[in-house]
Amino acid sequence: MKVVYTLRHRLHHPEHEIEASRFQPPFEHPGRAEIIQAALAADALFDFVAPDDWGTAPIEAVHDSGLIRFLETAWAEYQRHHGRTHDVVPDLFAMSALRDGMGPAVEPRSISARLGWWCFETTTPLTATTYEAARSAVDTALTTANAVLAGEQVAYGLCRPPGHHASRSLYGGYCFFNNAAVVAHHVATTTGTKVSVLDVDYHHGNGTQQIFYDRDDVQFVSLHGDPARAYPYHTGFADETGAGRGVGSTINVPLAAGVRPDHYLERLTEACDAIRAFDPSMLVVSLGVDTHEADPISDLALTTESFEWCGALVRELGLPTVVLQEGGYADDALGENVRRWLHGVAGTTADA
Ligand code: Q9C
Ligand code: ZN
Repeated sequence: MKVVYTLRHRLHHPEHEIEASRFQPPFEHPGRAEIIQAALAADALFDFVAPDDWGTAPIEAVHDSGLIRFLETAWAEYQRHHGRTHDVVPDLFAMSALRDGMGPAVEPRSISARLGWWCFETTTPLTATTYEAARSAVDTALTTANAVLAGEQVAYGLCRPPGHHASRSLYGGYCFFNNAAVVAHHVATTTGTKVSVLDVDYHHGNGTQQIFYDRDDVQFVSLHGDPARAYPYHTGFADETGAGRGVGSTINVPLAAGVRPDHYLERLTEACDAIRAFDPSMLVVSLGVDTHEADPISDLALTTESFEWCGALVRELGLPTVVLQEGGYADDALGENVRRWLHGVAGTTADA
């Protein structure tokens, strides 16, 4: 199996994360990608290739160009106004209710105001070279998709930073550009065929859902912790099923805390049935392994071996499949969890 990977992910390396009201080391750190890389490099199934440079056009197709320009320039502009900081995080969010009854807001000029305009939360700092890392994750995703378009049945993009929380015009949730959405849009529009996105990260893929909510050419199917208790809290409820032409092409499966493999595999089987019914030409998987029992910020209870069964269910769809890395924060289990899932989808055995 081809694995697309580049060390450019290291260019995103925040010092802190404000999470659960504490200032702490980031859960989303460069070591995550290196742990996965090492686990796959030790296994003869996997062949590593470097990503190509795709430029910004495929990103412009799903994101507001203002967001792209902001991410490219914001860190340096912040330094000019605030003096040297390693991480840049908003101190005020542009909540629409601030201007209730006062007419529409326009993008502000000051860097502090613009930070809270384009970013929706506190766990996703910008660093000096975050933009380059985020671009490399998109290049990784598109190069993976291109391998599948060229005939590979399945390929894996070791994307970092992840992408599924980034919506058309907001970044957050450790995500800057929506790698899976860029790929799904690119494939759907360049081939003129339907694409399904299956998002199995613990957290709802709010960004991917938002980007495709009113479209009938890209299906979004997500299994995740119930937003009644789980981040990102405001999206991912079962009654969110799409709008306009897109009615019925969004499917949300919120899960209770503590869900174990038996129950999860039943829900995943139903999700796969919905993908079969949509009849896409290609599948994009947002692969988060933060559903693992040891994950420090999640509360499902999947086991390492169960990830292989999950991958095997997805394999049964028989679709050309682009697997892209999203979350997964149990560093000790991370490499093996991803390796098992990929063996499942490849139909090979993970022994050794
Ligand atoms: N106490 C991804 O897995 N913090 N993003 C959650 C819960 C942010 C997760 C707070 C979690 C973002 C790609
Ligand atoms: Zn996640």
